[in-house]
Amino acid sequence: MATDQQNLNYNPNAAADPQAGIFGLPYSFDDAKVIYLPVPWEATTSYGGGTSHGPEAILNASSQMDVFDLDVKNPYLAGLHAHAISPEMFELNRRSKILAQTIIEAYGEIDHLPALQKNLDLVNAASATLNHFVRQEVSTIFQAKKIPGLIGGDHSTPFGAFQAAAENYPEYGILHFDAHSDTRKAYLGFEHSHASIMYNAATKIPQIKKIVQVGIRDFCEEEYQFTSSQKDKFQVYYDQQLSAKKMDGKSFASIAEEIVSKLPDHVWVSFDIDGLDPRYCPHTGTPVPGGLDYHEAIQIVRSLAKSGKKIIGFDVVEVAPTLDSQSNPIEVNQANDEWDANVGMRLLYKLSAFALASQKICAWNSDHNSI
Ligand SMILES: [Mn+2]
Repeated sequence: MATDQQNLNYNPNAAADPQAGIFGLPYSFDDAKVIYLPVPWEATTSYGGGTSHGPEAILNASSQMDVFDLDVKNPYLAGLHAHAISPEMFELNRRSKILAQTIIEAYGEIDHLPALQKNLDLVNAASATLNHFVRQEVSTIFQAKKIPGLIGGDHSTPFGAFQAAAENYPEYGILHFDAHSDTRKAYLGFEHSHASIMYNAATKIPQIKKIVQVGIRDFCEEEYQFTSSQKDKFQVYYDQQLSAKKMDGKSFASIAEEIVSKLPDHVWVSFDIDGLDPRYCPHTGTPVPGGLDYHEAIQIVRSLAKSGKKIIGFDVVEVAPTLDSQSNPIEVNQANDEWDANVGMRLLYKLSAFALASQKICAWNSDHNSI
């Protein structure tokens, strides 16, 4: 592994080389300790759209960031590398989204329309293909003793990564940032949609022992009952309750420590950008008022990394570049502003830094301890 920036002909104080990789860095798969898997997928997105372009937007925006970090000492020296976006998965997403739209538009009539049942079967088969792809890619990253970071895509995309994590860790937990519970069973008949990711994680992957949800503020009664009835598996920090604790004067640092205390020793961080206040992600598919401040979310992950628990991998999902509403819903306006992607790539970098520190691959920046 490269440990000396001189060897890489890389100057962290200079502007990024446009030909460089993610964050303007020069690392290959072999040189890097963190490997990002872009997953351009939003096949079953029912509202809004554009998250299949999230990986591209995040990769493009990432060269604008300075890699120096106040928390972790030179995390980029561990090597950060992003896989290329798979054209096959991008095309499968495009075709599947067209099929899924016919089902979303005809919701309620599905039992009477066998043609749509066939479309539903095709969409579910496409999701299975995507899950298999992600599982294989993330397994390879784990086998190479590296840390996977998935870049969505909608929130269905990490399921294969959770399966790959289960192959390597017989017991682990998920720290789940989101506005939504994501515990619906087969939303609109889609077995693997963004609305079902934590239902699927809880019911299909027994190695996942605990799911700690933070920022949740949009959920149906069935989801509330589902998570409430499984107190050994789900710990939910509803946004309203977090807000009440803050209004009562509880320090956010102590709230963060309490959240972290509920997690097992090995943790995957699943970060839906809409867990944040919508001012950080105005173009996400389903924005909801309220939500975490950027630094509150960072504090929770910082607290996790400092707790002695290990961040085994992470995802950042539901980042949507600006859409041109006049065009095809899966086409992005090339003249978009990149605000959502800017926030997403900075989150991705902080998650990478904290994962590296939690695994003792990088040291904490003791000269600049921020808390
Ligand atoms: Mn979600």
